[in-house]
Amino acid sequence: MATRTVQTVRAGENNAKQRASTSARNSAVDTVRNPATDLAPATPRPASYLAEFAADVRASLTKQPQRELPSKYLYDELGSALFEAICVLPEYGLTRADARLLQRHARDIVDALDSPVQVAELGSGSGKKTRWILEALARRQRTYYYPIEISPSALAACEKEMGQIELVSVVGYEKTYLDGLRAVATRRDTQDNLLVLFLGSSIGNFDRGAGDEFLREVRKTLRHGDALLLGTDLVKDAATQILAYDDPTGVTAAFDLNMLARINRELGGNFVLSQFRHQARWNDAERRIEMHLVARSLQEIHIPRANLRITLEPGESIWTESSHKYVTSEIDDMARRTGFQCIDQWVDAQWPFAQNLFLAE
Ligand code: AVI
Repeated sequence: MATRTVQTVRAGENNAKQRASTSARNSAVDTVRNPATDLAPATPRPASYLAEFAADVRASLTKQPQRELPSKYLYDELGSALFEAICVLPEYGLTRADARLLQRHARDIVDALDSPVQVAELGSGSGKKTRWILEALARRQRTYYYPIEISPSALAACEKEMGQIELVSVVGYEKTYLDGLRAVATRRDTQDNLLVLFLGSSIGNFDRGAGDEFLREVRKTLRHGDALLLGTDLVKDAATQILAYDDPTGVTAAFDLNMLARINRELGGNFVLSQFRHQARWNDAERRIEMHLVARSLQEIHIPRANLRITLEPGESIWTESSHKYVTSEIDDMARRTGFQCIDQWVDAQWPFAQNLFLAE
């Protein structure tokens, strides 16, 4: 009978402190509360996290000529739930294309690698799509799966789900991508090859230069013979792309606006959400969708815990996310520039999206 293992490696002691300190943190903040906006986050945040959030918000909102907010802050509990909803929107074909390719080509992907193979996934989310790869591998060997995820709820769901697969042992890492990957790389045996999954075109949320830098860092943690499966959303017509990021149901708008609500909740900000409009723009020169929040009227913004006051003019926008799109011909070059070789590529027939198998040179 096959055994199953599920464990979690947390980011360290901080998490225990993080949970224990909620009430202390809440009582240490402002005495005037607005119940509509000053809700505690479902997952308590440690003080170091809040200081970093405040510093990031301050630096990015004061950027000129274009104010920004870092897209990583879109993903609190509510933001992650809204992103899950985005993934099933009829207009957002990306996730289904990603999953279709994995389902169809899991065998080809694992057959390209020598056993034994362990699997690490950067930003696993609930890990649903990864099942195909794990099942294909488990047909030939006991498989270790290391989901790396900063959202504890997504990690728990992933561990529960993937821990059900026979001959698959799951060890979750509640860490950032590179910290998690370094931890996985140091724990594996010398004969094990590593397959790193970076799915869903998350690479597209990096600027192109930063994306290359990130892939180089990934490569540094790997050995010759290891592999990276990289999902990339491909350029398609502008109307389709804009609709995918500005759906008529308003789910993506809610996902975007939640960033302002989060600043209100966690940093005491006074953003009035109804005074902002979500906008998706296609930037043809950079081949990317940009999400913006546009002020409908003059806004005097005060964010006490970031020690920040700014004025937004009517029509002025805050740039919240970039989602770069690719053409298949540029992927080989991307692999070479970052220390890999692209040995295979599969493209979805319904929604232009590619899975690219990179081998560490
Ligand atoms: C996570 N990432 C790949 C998504 C994307 O398509 O860029 C995030 C997203 N933003 C709006 N919709 C989806």
